[in-house]
Amino acid sequence: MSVQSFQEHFDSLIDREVTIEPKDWMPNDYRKTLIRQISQHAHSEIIGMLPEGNWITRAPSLRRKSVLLAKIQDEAGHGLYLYSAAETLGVTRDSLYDQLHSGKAKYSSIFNYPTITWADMGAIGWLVDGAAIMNQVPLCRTSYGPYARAMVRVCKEESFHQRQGFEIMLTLSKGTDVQHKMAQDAFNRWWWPSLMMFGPPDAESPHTEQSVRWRIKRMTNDELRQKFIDVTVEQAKVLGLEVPDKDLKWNEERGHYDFGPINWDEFWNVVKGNGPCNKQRLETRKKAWENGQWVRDAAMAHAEKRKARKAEAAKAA
Ligand code: FAQ
Repeated sequence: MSVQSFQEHFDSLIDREVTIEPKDWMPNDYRKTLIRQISQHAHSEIIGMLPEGNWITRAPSLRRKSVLLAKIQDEAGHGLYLYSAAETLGVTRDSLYDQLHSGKAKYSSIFNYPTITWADMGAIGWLVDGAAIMNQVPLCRTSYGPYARAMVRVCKEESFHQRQGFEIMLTLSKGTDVQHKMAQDAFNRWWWPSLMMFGPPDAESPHTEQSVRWRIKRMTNDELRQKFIDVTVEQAKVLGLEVPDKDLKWNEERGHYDFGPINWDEFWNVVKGNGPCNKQRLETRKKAWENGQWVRDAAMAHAEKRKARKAEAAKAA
């Protein structure tokens, strides 16, 4: 087959909504875009463990502690599915880790904000996992098979995460005055950064148009952000919390909420590494990686020993 007919075959698979699999021919830029997005997503999952990890030892009850621990472990698992999906595109996991640890790779801006009260655990589950689900449900139909299949499982777990966050917020909001204030304060601090998670406006998003054409992205940044706002504003009413946006207003004509301006300078500043916790997150991650070296060495030595023993037994038989 000529390159042109490979390209035609690829285009027809995309048009017919047939998933592209690792051994299929794909254009170089399609492969590059997937490696970029999937690896950034994987990095986000594991860096995303850190803000919540900050509260494991201080959770207010044994139940809250075990739920939080399980949730954070789930995020590690999501990272692993995603790194595996990226590896099917021909990159090594070590090279992806190198990019993260050297500060070259991006991960979601949201994880560079501090978690200063217990209510932040509720706000992260409710808003951050809520935004993640909104973005990831359409990705269950993304055109690359291994990514789509990873997303199915991730979304099931994320919906449990979202509910546990909502439940924390509900308990605090309906609790004492101080608890209610804590919930509102966390909402005030996490609302705008959560809206930024969806990425820059479509008009300033260099990748959206092509990614939508390739059906990697099934919806644009602005479409997903609007959907998230419409759903979450209603949830805030149930919680008895006030959305921290004085411009928020239902627009009958559009059938959506209008909302105030997002501070895109703040977003780009965080993406460039100057958010409140960028340095701390990367340092913590690198330290965990270095401290885990002996575990990786021991696992490799054990695997070598087993292999040698098996080879010896085969020789003796
Ligand atoms: N933060 O042209 P676009 C989670 C970058 S998982 C940092 O719009 P694209 C689970 C973008 O990479 C959260 N950088 O790009 C959890 C690009 O830079 P590049 C992560 C951002 O790819 C919960 C440039 O700006 N989810 O939360 C951000 O078409 C709780 C131009 O942007 C995913 O990764 C940002 N927010 O659209 C874990 C989902 N937004 O590469 C623990 C999969 C944009 O040219 C606790 N990813 N940038 O240097 C996607 O859907 C897309 O990649 C977007 C960005 C929508 C994030």
